[in-house]
Amino acid sequence: MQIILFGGPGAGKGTQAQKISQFYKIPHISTGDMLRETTQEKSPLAHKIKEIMQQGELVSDDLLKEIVGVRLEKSDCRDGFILDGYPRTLRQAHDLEDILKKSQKKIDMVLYFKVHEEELIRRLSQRGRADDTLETIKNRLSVYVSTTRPVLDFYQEKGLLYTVQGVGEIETVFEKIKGVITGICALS
Ligand code: B4P
Repeated sequence: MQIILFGGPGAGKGTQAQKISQFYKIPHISTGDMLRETTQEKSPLAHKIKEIMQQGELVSDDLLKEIVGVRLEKSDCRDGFILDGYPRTLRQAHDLEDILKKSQKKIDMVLYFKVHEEELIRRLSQRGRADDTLETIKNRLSVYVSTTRPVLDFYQEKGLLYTVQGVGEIETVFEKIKGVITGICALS
């Protein structure tokens, strides 16, 4: 089962990905986590990535293609994976198609967590990560609207998009996700 989790910053992708990963025993692949890990290194590239993330901008498509391509080749992805935070641009959506074609895999579903902007701001302001300052949150939201949200149409046209109401208790959202996954698996 190959799943993409999609939604605005703070929509709960990382939170739900962990739960899906535990329940369905497939790896959680978070590009945000992988990039944050890279920023711990002492190199000009690591410094550049850190700067981009702290501004709430997106890291380059080429670098993401490289990172995701290498990760999806690992043996733990053989029976499926959860992509959390990728793709975030139309170019990344096309890059992912290339990556998957090489390994003869396909995406089964894109789960879109619908959460309104006030709630996203509320959650991120409470989380307190380095890129959760009000100024950065506002920029991340504007990048999401201008650059990431168009990716929804790409998957809608492919018939892969499923919307999950992302507001409510974490467990309640997870129950809804399980319902969607069960429904899709029953169809295939
Ligand atoms: P990410 O690490 O992907 O983070 P995110 O979008 O902010 O958060 P997510 O949706 O996972 O929310 P979470 O579950 O944590 O991205 C960070 C940065 O990395 C990007 O801005 C970008 O610079 C870079 N990046 C990543 N991928 C990239 C790509 N593909 N291309 C280029 N750049 C990339 O939840 C947030 C908070 O809400 C938590 O505190 C959680 O406890 C809470 N919460 C979750 N569900 C809740 C619920 N139902 N009710 C109440 N609170 C809830």
